[in-house]
Amino acid sequence: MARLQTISEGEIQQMSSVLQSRVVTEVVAQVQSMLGQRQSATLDIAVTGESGSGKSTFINAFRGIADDDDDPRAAKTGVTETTQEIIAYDHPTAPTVRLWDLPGIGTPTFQPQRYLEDVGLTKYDFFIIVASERFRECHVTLASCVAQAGKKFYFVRNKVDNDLEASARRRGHMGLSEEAVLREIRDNCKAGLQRIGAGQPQVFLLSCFQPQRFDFALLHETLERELEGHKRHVFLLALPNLTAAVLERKQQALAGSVWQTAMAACLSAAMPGGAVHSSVPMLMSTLQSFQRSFGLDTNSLLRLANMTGKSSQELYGEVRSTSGRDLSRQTVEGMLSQVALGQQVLSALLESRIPVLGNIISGGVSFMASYSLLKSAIKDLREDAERVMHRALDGADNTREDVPDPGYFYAD
Ligand SMILES: Nc1nc2c(ncn2[C@@H]2O[C@H](COP(=O)(O)OP(=O)(O)OP(=O)(O)O)[C@@H](O)[C@H]2O)c(=O)[nH]1
Ligand SMILES: [Mg+2]
Repeated sequence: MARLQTISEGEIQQMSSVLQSRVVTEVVAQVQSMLGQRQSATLDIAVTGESGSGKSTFINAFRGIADDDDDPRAAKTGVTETTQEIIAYDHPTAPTVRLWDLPGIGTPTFQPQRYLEDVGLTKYDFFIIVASERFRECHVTLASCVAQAGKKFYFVRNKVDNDLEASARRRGHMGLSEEAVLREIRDNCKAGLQRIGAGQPQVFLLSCFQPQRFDFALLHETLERELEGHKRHVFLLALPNLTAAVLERKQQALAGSVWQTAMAACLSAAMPGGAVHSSVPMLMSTLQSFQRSFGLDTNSLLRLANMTGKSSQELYGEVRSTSGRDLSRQTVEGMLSQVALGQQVLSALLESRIPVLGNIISGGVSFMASYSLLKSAIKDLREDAERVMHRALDGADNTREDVPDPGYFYAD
């Protein structure tokens, strides 16, 4: 008959370290996979329309890149036909978001079905059809084929700055107001698209030369609202910072995955062989990705300066937070120990609710310290981004009296 045996202290310690490293490894894998799914979601946006309508200019404006021959990442634009093959442009700060510059439509032999097959219809999440000047039959036939294939399309009527200028020249002080000119263009496009019978057509009036005016922000807002899950997340983070409302939503989106990053960071310190400060590189790379999402990294600031004609020094002057200005290993360690001091009570509270958290990270950087560091960095970076946005758009042509205020500029 088997007799009850005692288990030695050494055995208990051995078992506990095996179990602990198992749990830690599994939790780390699970949390990292949750984070990875979010970050690696792809979004493929097809940009099509007549040659010369401004497809490539739209792509540059969306990516916050000036139409600059010197910038190798800019889509080539010009008065002669420039885009004859399909080119994918990565977003500069969100490389899983790609804008596809498709060849022009509307040649006399244009066959929408064939065109969509050739460009690989199924690989895109949605279509943006860019038109300028007249609404034409090729827009209807293309939009109709896209809708029939079960894909969404958004109709962009570009170059409205030209229409307003031409109309002003025609009318002098008489005739249609700018508001009426814009309404007429919108109604004309909507009436054309209504013939497809695919519900209420969505028409956006833009000038790619003035993304802060007209319907650019509304287009972004609509696309974001109609996307789902992780695609919505990557799209939001790729948006140019044109309104305070966008910054607010970016802040919320980033804050939503802070607990996962904080947990992954402090668990990596608790992994076998992990040192207390091995969470620092992960926190740093997360803070760098926050900077990019808010357009505060050096390259984004340079691009914004280039787009707006401001100096990058002037824009950088508006970045005041430690996470925005001075991100180094030492500062992250400093910030961590600062928040750690104030977080001991909260940590104890949290660990009493989730005991395993206390067990597996004892000795590592506190979860609450990492969590608080990231949360307050997001808030600080959003404030920096808001100041940069105001400075960048300061003096931009958005206040002309006779242009209807789109209402979402500086929304709150
Ligand atoms: N006024 C005005 N001009 C614009 C606007 N957007 C683009 N353009 C100009 O229109 C011309 C054609 O723009 P692109 O972006 O090259 O047009 P595209 O549709 O890519 O043309 P292809 O590549 O030839 O199919 C360029 O000279 C642009 O500078 C706009 O919003 N307003
Ligand atoms: Mg082009």
